[in-house]
Amino acid sequence: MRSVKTETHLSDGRLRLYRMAAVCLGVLCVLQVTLNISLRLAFYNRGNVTAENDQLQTSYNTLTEERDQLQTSYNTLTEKRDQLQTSYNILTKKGDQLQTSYNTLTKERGQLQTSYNTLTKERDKLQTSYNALTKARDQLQTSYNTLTKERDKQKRENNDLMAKFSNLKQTYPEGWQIKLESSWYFLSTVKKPWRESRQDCLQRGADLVIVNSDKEQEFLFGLTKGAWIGLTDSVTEGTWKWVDGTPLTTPSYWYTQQPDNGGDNPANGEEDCVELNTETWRPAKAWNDQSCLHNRYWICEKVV
Ligand SMILES: [Ca+2]
Ligand SMILES: [Ca+2]
Ligand SMILES: [Ca+2]
Repeated sequence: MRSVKTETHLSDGRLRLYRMAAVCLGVLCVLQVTLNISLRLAFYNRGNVTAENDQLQTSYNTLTEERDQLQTSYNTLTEKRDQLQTSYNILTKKGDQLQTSYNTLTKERGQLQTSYNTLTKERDKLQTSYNALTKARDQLQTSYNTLTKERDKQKRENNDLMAKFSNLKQTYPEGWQIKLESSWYFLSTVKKPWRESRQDCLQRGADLVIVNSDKEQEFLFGLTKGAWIGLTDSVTEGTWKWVDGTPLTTPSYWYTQQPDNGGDNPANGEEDCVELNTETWRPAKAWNDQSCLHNRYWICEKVV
């Protein structure tokens, strides 16, 4: 009996031990499972973190590289900016110099414009003067040509008269060798004062010549002798009368500024008698009032 009881008692203890072992084993299993799960989770998380870290590292590296590239670009751009700034400063300086030159040139251009305007005005004045002088010269040339023609004509007429005179010399009586239209003329070969000259003409049945026309004046002038003519203001100063008593009317042939009655020069004395002065070359201006006491050739005229 007792052995049975002891054997029973040992069986309960073993059972209890078995149970505890089973329980422990179960707990251990649970723990093992839990541990495995935890570890797996841990490893899993750790793997994820590592991958993220790798990605981050890669991104970091990429960003670092890009940053370096940007830094390089930034440095390059900064350098170029500085170069551009330098160029800009140089260009600005040159621009200022050009502006100064432009201002100077503008000022000089204004001065040149003023000078040009002044010279243009002076040129126009000179042109006007030149035109006036040219016109005056042309007028003088025309006058000269006209006078030359008159002189040549007069020379021809004188030559014709001298030719006639030469032909007539042998035709008419001694002393009265020249004839024009209805008058004969006597030319003295000596010089005497006016009154003695007239006396000679009176003794020849004639008188000092009276000039009645341009033709007669030109004829007498062509005789080429300065001589007394029959004109005087000895009766009334300034009132000219011919020797036949007729007053002097046109035509008259006074030389320039004559008669002047001596020109207020006492050395000349009164000038009351008229000489035909052939020193002038124009018959229209051949008379001069002269002192009657001077000796001159004379011309007598006899109207037939
Ligand atoms: Ca006459
Ligand atoms: Ca007089
Ligand atoms: Ca005079």
